[in-house]
Amino acid sequence: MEKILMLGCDAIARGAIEAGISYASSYPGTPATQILEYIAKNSTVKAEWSVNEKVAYEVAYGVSLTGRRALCSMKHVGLNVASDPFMTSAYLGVRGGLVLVLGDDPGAYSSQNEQDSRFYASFAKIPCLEPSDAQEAKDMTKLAFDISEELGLPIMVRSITRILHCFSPVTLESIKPEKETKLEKNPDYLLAIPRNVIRLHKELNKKQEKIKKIIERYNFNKIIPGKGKTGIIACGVTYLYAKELEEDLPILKISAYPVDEDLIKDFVNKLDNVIVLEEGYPFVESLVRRFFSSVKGKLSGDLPLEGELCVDPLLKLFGKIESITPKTELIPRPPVLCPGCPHREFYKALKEANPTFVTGDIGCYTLGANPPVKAIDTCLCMGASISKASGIASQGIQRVAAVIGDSTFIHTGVPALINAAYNKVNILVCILDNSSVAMTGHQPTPATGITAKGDETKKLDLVELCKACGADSVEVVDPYDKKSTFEAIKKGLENPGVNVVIARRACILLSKRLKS
Ligand SMILES: Cc1ncc(C[n+]2csc(CCOP(=O)(O)OP(=O)(O)O)c2C)c(N)n1
Repeated sequence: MEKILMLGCDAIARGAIEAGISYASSYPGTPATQILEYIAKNSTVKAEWSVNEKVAYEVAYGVSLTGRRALCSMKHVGLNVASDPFMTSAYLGVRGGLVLVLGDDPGAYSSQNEQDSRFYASFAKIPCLEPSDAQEAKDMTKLAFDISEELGLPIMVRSITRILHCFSPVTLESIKPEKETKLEKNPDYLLAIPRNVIRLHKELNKKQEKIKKIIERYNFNKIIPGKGKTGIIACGVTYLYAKELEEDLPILKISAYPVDEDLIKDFVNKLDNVIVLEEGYPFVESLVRRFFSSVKGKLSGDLPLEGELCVDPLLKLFGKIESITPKTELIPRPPVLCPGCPHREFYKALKEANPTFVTGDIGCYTLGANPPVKAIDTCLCMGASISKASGIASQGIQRVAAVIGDSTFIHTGVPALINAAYNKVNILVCILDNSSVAMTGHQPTPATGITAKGDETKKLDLVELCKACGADSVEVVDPYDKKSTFEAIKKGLENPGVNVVIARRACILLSKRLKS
């Protein structure tokens, strides 16, 4: 059994490989991108980039129907996109183990919000495991497949940037064989239609007692005795913070949800005060407060409700420092578009064409909102640029432009383009096609004709796709050719209907890499 240093993402991937998965899917998103990349590069498992998180989850669910094990990974906001199949899959249940890994991003280092995935697990009434280091990340992911099959439920593994992007020692184990396929028809359990729903919901509710017993059996949540009348409830990575801060205090280590209320009562009954440490929203703290009042945490104002748990507020809470030293004001250095980035060239032409309002989307091109470019007026979530522009244009506002990347367009922009054409709005849609998902590390897209494993595949034709969606005009330009780009944008803003300009040039980093 080899012991090596592993990134949290890689450890999760390795846990799934050791569990004998037959399939892994994902849509790129920091901090969870590396999970699929590891599986694609380091195993023979079928590993696929999906067009979006909803599709990723549904394909993984399909694999589970065959009796085989599947892993689906995504960043936290990805579950907003996949929430429809996710919620109902808990009613239908799974056959082969299905594990959904969420990469939460407290501090929003590379995200549009700080939402806490534990609420989704609780909402769907499924168990959620939360590791505190890379070893636990591997072990819990592996175990999650057994639990998934025992309960017949998808299992969530929630992790965060600090674990997924940090190295810690992991002991490797052998890889289990794949399961045989066994696809069965069972309409009572495979059809989420009204006549089945109440019964399926009842069965899901009945499983809650079993979930509790399994969490107890594996001792995921345990009391570590200590000295004194103040105790710490530490969730996930914060267990390490607690050990480092105060080795002697009693700790209730939380690694699985739902947390048994009796266990919390047992722990707090012998104490005068409790400190709750958790990354994300005050999920456990709210629970503790139901039956114990002397709680310090985020809701008491002792720790910030927003952002990651940082050193100073923790040291102050534990009485190690008297006050928090104000941070030295550093000169803000927002990320900028790379020199030579085709997006940068496109924005020069767009600004010159002087649109009334530019709705943005999420990708490298969002950096065009920052100075000195300042070309984007709004950014909400993936795929929203075309719909937002449609809404604005529907109120009679002219010369509105939407800017969206190639991957984002394929992710959720396509339905919005169909909607715009169907509802006959007048907008310009600019698809910035740099032949990759640049922001998350140059993953391929269906438009590149390359798979996650690096094999050639069918290549999606964006021009034909836009025409099929109902676009009134589609023009392809090279953003390095400023004159023709400007002309196409100008025409697109002036002509009625839905006009698409595809600004096509490979990401500068990608073309450099190909040359070297
Ligand atoms: C729902 C959701 N999934 C994933 C992400 C992570 N993410 C941010 S931008 C982006 C795609 C960027 O690719 P593209 O649209 O091609 O633009 P580029 O970065 O190449 O300019 C992804 C996957 C996210 N922010 N939200």
